[in-house]
Amino acid sequence: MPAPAGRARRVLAATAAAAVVGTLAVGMAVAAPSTTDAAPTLGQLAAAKGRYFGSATDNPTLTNAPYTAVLGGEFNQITVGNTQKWMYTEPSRGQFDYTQADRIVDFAQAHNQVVRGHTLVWHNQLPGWIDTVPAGELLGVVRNHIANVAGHYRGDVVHWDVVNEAFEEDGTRRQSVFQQKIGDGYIAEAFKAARAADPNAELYYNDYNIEGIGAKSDAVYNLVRSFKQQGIPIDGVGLQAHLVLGQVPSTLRQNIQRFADLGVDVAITELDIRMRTPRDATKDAQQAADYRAVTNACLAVTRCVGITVWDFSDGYSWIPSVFPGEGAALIYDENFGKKPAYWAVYEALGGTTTTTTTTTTTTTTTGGNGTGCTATYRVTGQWHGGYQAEVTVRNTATSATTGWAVRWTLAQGQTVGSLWNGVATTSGRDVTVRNADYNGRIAVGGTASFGFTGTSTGANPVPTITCATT
Ligand code: 9MR
Repeated sequence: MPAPAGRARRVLAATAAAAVVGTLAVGMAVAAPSTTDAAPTLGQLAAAKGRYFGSATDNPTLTNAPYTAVLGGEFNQITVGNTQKWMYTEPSRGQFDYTQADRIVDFAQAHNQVVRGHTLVWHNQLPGWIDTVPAGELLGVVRNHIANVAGHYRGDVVHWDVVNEAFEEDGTRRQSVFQQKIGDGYIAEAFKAARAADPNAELYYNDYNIEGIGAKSDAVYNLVRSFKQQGIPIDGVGLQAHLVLGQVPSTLRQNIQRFADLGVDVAITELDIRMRTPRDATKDAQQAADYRAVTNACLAVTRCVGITVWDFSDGYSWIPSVFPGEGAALIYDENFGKKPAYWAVYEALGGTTTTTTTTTTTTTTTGGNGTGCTATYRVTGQWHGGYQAEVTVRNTATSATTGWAVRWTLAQGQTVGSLWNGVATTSGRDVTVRNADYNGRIAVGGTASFGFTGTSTGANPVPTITCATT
């Protein structure tokens, strides 16, 4: 079979050399996302600990500017959430299509982020034609798929989730089409094919409900041990970590350690922690504690190389559509505001914050269209030399707003740096923030929020702010 053409090669570490602040245990350089803010990003904090902190992403969101600002700026790793799966990459037998996945890999490379490839062999999101392949041909089809897809991304992917979710909860093999038509050996064959296609990618087995010690993680443990004994290539185990509020397994660290002791790396690959919606302060606090526990468990084991959230914003999570009544599982809210869970990860990774929640509600002014609004300014985080704040605009009038503007005067030594969900102009120390083009309309009684980070050399006082509809 001819070698697949592959993408144009690009050496991440060389282009990002100036920004590299750490090196992973697995040997790849980790670039820190660039930032002009005083506050380090999760990617930068993780890199300083020789790890990555990343997010999954999917193609439809790549056109959403507020989304991509966070995706490109905050993380130093990306997982392709859907479009490297078989139904996208080989929609017809022998016909390969990398259009969509290439966009995500290009985005990651443009932002100095390493890529986890996901996934080569999985029972889900398969093209329909797979079911028609005669049993005697399926292993050849699997090998060809891996040779092409992993060959295409050779040099661009640091980890491959080679086989995904091959076990049932009781530790027996899932009766997938691969299990039924090829038999037990299909997993080893997939790993061998992946090593041949991309000798430098770390090869992972990835699954859910294997975060703690139990029948299912025991089965994965035994698989890895037997691969190591037989010399079948395997480099890592991915613990997906789709967790439930308050239920981080108590054996998580111990489980990571026992895999590490077999001589493989471990990654937290799809972290989210779901709750019954709506959120409230108590649930948010529990979720923050849970995220902190997961981060600490990974940091406690040298071979735990990184953490990936399964997308980062509650507005872009798979949870609500699959678990009705549940959601709010991620570290940013729907409007890209940082949740307590974000700050828990930030602190666990070594970032320093003081969780000030100073609030001031101020003047209502009436705009030209006869409607009014109030604005609430909240300091959501503070660290040496900097701060983050969130301003919420509430429509107090009897008709929807079409636009709004909030104004305040900076204290001596205060600046406004990067700002999201609004457009800022400054004149001396006077700041005006107007709505972005997508959040000018606020329904009666509704709210819109924007956030920003800034520097502060002094006491960082909360300003008096005014709000007007425009
Ligand atoms: O996030 C993915 C979602 O958009 C898809 O509809 C779904 C299809 O099963 O797959 C989701 O991602 C899954 C991942 O590939 C493997 N582990 C479980 C993830 C959540 O279902």
